[in-house]
Amino acid sequence: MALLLIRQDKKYDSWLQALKKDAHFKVYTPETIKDPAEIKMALTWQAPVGSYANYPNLQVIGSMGAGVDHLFEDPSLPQDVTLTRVVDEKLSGDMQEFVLTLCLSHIKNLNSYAQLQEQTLWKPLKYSRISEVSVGILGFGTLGQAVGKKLSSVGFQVSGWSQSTKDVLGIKSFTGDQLDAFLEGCDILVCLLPLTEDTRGILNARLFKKLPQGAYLINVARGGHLNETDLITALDNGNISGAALDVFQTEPLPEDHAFWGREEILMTPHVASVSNAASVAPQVIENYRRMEAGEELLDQVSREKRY
Ligand code: OXD
Repeated sequence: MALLLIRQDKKYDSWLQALKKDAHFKVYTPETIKDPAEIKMALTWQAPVGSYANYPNLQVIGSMGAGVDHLFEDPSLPQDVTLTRVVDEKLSGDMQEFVLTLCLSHIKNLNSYAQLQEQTLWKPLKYSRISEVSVGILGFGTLGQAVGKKLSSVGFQVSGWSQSTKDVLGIKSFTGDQLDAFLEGCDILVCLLPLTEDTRGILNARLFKKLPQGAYLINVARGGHLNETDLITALDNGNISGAALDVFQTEPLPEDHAFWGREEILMTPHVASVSNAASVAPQVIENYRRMEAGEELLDQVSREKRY
């Protein structure tokens, strides 16, 4: 019995290396598999639609990353398999560092200075101190809480919003219908929500208006959360002063996209926190063992909640 790796980008090397080192099962890719009946588990990232159709003994599909929206984009995702995702210290640590860097860069105007340097302009700008700045984490799950704790530990005033209350020392937790109250207190809003039908397009004109005038937006979740046209309007009318975007509706971002021309937007190519095969492999191997032993799997995904 075996595990199948499936990635649209076919970047298999690090995963093959990491899994083959310690796994007691065989590991294939769609290019190397000979007998589809051998496959019991698939580990995937943005698999082409219909990828799971030909594996009669498939029991588990695991996302290679924290996000699982890519799984549900496939209408032929088998109904009777268990779904898992990655919860990993390196993934959380990388996200903590990335968001912290963006918050500091924003309050000390580093993006603006990079633009001014291009224009050979010497122009001191007003900066803020960490202790004066409140950061709201929209999506206060595993990654959101890790980021919140890091920001709080360096002195930012942090709050979090999620469906259920989270008890994190020093961080105010808002839930469900308290979204407006949460937004009112955010100088910086960090989106770390899962992408579901309820959260698609949530970063829109209505939400921006609830933020303090001139708030800063950081989206490190999914491009589908952001109404890109509404962001341009909010930047034009000063509702939002700037944004750091790591994710986009279409990736890579098309060359003619309006965002390229906006100085107030700092863009990175979906690199905030990238799954590390060597770090993730032990939990995949453990889940394979649990599957074979009929035990409960780690980091299961709810089909109902879609995260
Ligand atoms: C993830 C990602 O979900 O890299 O892990 O976006």
